[in-house]
This record gives sequence, C-alpha cells and structure tokens, in this order.
Amino acid sequence: MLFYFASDADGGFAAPTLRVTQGDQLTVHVTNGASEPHGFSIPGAAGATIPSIAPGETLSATFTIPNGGSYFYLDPVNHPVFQVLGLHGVMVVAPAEPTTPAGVITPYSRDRQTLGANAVFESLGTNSPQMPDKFPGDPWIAEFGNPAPKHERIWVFNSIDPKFNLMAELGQPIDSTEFVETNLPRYFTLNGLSGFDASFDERTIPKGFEGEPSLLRVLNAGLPTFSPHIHGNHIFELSTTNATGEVVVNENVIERDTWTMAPGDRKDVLLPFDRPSDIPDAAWPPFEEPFPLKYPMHCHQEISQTAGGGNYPQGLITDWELEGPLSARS
Ligand SMILES: [Cu+2]
Repeated sequence: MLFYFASDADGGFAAPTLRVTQGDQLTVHVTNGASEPHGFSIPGAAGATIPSIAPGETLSATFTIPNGGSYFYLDPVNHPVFQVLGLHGVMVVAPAEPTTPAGVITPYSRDRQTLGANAVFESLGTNSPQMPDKFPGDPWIAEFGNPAPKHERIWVFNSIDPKFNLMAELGQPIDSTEFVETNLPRYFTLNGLSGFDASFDERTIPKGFEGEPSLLRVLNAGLPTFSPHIHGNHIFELSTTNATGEVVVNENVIERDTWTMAPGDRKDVLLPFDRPSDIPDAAWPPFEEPFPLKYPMHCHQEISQTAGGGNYPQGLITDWELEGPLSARS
C-alpha cells in the first residue's frame, strides 16, 4: 500500500483513511519526500513502526492489523512536532468477529467487547433484543470497508500555531519542548476545516433520520485538550485507549453531553439519532420548524471556537443533522 501524508486524495483529510481488517497482514511503504528525516508509526499496532526515513528514501513495515477500532498513523520523529504540523492520518480497523453473543454487530471484536458497550448496541432498533422501546428504528449499521459510510464519521481535531508552521516552511529546526511549552494556537480544525467550512462539510456532518444511529470516531492530533459537546442528543462514550495505544472498550458506558479529548486521545462515541428528549410527544414531529433539524457540536474549551485570536465561531465546530422523524424514513 502506497500513500502520501500530504495528499488531498481523501477529501478534507490531510492523508488517506486506511480501512483494513483485524488479523490481516499489512505492508506499508513510506517515501519521504521532504528534506528532513521523518518516520512512521501506528500507536497500538505492534510492528507498525519505521523510526526514521531519510529524505528521498522509501522504507516498509509489515505488521498484523490489531483489534477493531480507530487508530492514528503518524510521524513519531521529534514528537509531537511533525504529527501536529500535519503528518497524521487515520486507520479504521474492522473487527474480526464483530457480533455480540446475541448476534448484534458492533465496531469491536468479540474478545474485546464489554457488557456495557454491547448493551448499547443491543438496545438500538425497533427489534432490539434488549430494549425495543428505547431507540426505535435501526440497529447501528456497520459499513466496514466502505470509504464513505453513512452511519459513521471520523472527526480529527488539530491546532495550529502559525509561528511554527512558518519555521517548518522555512526549513528551520523546531525544538519539541519549545513547540509544546510556547505553543499558542490561533486556529483549531476539525478534519482540516474550521468554522463555516467544517459546519457544511458533508464528510464531517453526521446525518440521518431518527432511528439511524451513527458512530463517531474522534481523534485528537493537536496539543490542546478539547471538550466536544453535542446538542439535541447525548452520546455514548464507547472506547478509549491504554498507555500502549491499544483500543480499550469501556466497561461502563456513560451517556454524556460533553466528553474529554486529551492530546492523542482516540475515542469512539455513538450518536443515537434519538428523538431529542426535550421535544414533547405531542410536538413530534414538529410542523413549524422544518427538517432537517440542525444541532451544533461545539467545544467547551472556548478558545477553540475562535480563529485568528477572536473570530467566533470560526473554530472547531460542526453540525449534525436530523433529516426527519422515524415515520418519514423511506
Ligand atoms: Cu452548546
């Protein structure tokens, strides 16, 4: 597999999304087209590391694809400088055995599943084996391998301090300690976009009818800790990672309206596409306010909502769209 960190081949992402399956052998060939050494690593994937690649050199790594979940591939050289400056991408791993003992599909392999996460997936849909009245509609529909899944979105967060981007552009060396300790981000991005651009990006906005739950794979490549917050529905926080980068499915799945994304965090959350709970039965579906109902995701770290030192809301923000009620689904 050949890929380029800097290409725009995958839409707004800085690098292509790898969609692979647990247990397969994968060989990546990485060519360094820059004028300084770079490397390659996938935290949580044993053997997926090339410590250093000289300018103009191509090196390879072959590894067994790890457990189902969401991963970063990134440049570990001068960490976290080149990762934050843009040398990162996402690897989505389909689990080898995605079903729960009750036969419901999840993003996680059977031997890593938890009762708590399974209960969420088993409660989705009109024919739910757990709670048929809780989330009427469909179960979560897995689209493993689909490059443009309807029921999944990837959200990569990042931050930019232009002073360091200028140094990189001029070929000046950047000290990683200085980079971290003096970083004053002026731009905050979601999939490389911000503000209005992120709020209207079809690859970024979760969309669906009531009863069409969506998986959000949320990854923080930047330096700040973010606090994404979603209106309209609560999310279920499904997974995190351990110290070695392995995907860990949460035992206790908490329903949240805001969650924490520390630097390097990779967390999957489920957006149930439930009827917003503050709309009374008698007022649903609404007839004065037209569909789609648009709800924001914004970040509760307020600086991240700005650009260029104050332009609001041109930061890390997007919408999700409820296209219609269950009764209007085709
Ligand atoms: Cu809000």
